[in-house]
Amino acid sequence: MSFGVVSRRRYVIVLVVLLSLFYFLNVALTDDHHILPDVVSAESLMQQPFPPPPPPPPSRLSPAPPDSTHPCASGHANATLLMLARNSDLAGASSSVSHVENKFNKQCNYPWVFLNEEPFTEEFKWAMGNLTNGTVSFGLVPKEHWFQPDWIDEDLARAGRDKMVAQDIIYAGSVPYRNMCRFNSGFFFKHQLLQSYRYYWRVEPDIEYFCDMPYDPFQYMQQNNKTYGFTISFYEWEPTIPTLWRTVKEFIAAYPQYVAEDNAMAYLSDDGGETYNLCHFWSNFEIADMDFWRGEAYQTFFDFLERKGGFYYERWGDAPVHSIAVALFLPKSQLHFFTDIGYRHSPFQHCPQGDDWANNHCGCDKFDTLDYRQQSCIPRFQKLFER
Ligand SMILES: Nc1nc2c(ncn2[C@@H]2O[C@H](COP(=O)(O)OP(=O)(O)O)[C@@H](O)[C@H]2O)c(=O)[nH]1
Ligand SMILES: [Mg+2]
Repeated sequence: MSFGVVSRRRYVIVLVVLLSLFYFLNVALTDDHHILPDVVSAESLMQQPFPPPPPPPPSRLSPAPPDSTHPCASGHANATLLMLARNSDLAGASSSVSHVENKFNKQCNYPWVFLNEEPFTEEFKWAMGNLTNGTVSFGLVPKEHWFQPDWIDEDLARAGRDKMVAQDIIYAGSVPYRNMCRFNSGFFFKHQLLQSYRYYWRVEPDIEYFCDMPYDPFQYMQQNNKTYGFTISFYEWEPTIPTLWRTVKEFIAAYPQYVAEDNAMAYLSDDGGETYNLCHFWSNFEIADMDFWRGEAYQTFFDFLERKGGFYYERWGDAPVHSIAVALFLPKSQLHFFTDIGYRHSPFQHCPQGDDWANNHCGCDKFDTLDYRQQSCIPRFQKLFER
């Protein structure tokens, strides 16, 4: 065998091997069922977005889906925000309105009603209107709803004030403060500007709201058959109401028909109604149904209290008066603790806990909340619902 023949045969063998290799690789890379391309195609599938669904055909029969993040997506309740204020409260009122607007109302545009026993200045009206897209109304409180009535014995009233001053009680010597408490107890819901509304949210100057409000509390009240909503509950100063509970007991004896069967007496009294434990809902925050205040039970109750003169001879506050009424004349199920509303009226605050605090972006210190401190009546309220 010559060198030339061997060399040519090798050349042919190498060529055959190379051609076979090329053929094999070609088949392997194009076959649908081999292993390598499976991995490649899975990766590429992961990276590629699924094709978007085709857009629905435009139709007037298919309305836009409700925006579940919008608290008023499903409509509005018959309700208003309400503030009683003086012209001198301008700065604090502005701050409070912007808190409520930012946390809730800029999405819902509920109206605002401002009340005062003096005409509001143009400056006050302009400032409030500038903070909201809701309508704003400014009302003058009728004189007979505000000032100390003539039948009050002023000598007796002054003696009562002086006694409280000596006890160093807050607002002890103030007649305007007493006017305000009586107005908030028995008259605000009679104001002409409130006649068309059922629910109100009471807002005071210089308060703070800490959390986003992802739902409409007015609609919550209506849909869940709630009449009175609160955030803070604690003890009243006893010297401001020395004869109030005695008066309440007289009322109950005279009008037992108004006391609800499943009431919250256990929140007010630790001995079945004999004595008042001073617990009340702090009324500078209230979301409530004015139909209750306008109803027969409360009207009869308020008239009874009014005749005793305790708003002036003592310093009966609208907080204990409202609280006693809702606790006794309503089933306890109609009272609502808004645990998810972060609220401050100095010096106390309620700061939501857990998911409410996180999900609603609450800007308050979770550990600074009155709920379970010694001054709080929240445990008594919650005990009403324990089995
Ligand atoms: N128009 C008017 N509003 C008042 C008067 N006194 C208090 N208020 C309002 O009544 C509410 C309670 O008064 P405030 O001074 O905050 O009392 P506190 O919260 O018990 O310390 C606030 O909305 C005040 O703006 C008053 O003499 N005239
Ligand atoms: Mg206040």
